[in-house]
Amino acid sequence: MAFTLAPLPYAYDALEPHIDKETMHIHHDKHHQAYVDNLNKAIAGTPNENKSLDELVKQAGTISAAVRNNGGGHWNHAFFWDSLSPKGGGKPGGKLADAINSAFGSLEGLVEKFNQAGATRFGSGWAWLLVKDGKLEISSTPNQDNPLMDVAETKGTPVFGVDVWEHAYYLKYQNKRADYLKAVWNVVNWDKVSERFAAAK
Ligand code: MN3
Repeated sequence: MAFTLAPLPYAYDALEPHIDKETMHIHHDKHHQAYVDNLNKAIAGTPNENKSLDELVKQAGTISAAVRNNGGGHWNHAFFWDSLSPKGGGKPGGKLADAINSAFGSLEGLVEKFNQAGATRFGSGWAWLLVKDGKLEISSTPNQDNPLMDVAETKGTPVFGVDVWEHAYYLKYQNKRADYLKAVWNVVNWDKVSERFAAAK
């Protein structure tokens, strides 16, 4: 069965001024659509046609580069849109807040370490907050890889991720990736991150 692109869960301009409308349009309608289309082309007529996206991603090391890159691209972007919200930002609560404090000392400690991971990822990739052995960790991956992949350096269940490809921020932030990373925390969907954290534990 072919994969399809879901609409954004909010309006294109809903994350302004932190992420601009034009970037959201191009990022979702062009980039994400292209990953979906190219994934469908790469699996057509192969046994991978009958696998779920999670199954494909977890087998990244044994599938073709086209399926790994475009399958990862589809998984990561769908996850990213849900990770953000126009009603986001602020501070997390409950068990997630406790886990953040125990892993990073404070929310500020998490943000600093996460932004460092995103800023130092050379070229294109992603920064991740993930659950590994019941605890929160931070990692980054190249290209469209993610922590679910068998090839990931740090494997675990992602609960939050930020796209640090230039197409995610260049129109508004140009070369200032660090400014984009700072701004993203104003629209992080903590409710969704908490829900994922509870499911991953
Ligand atoms: Mn992207």
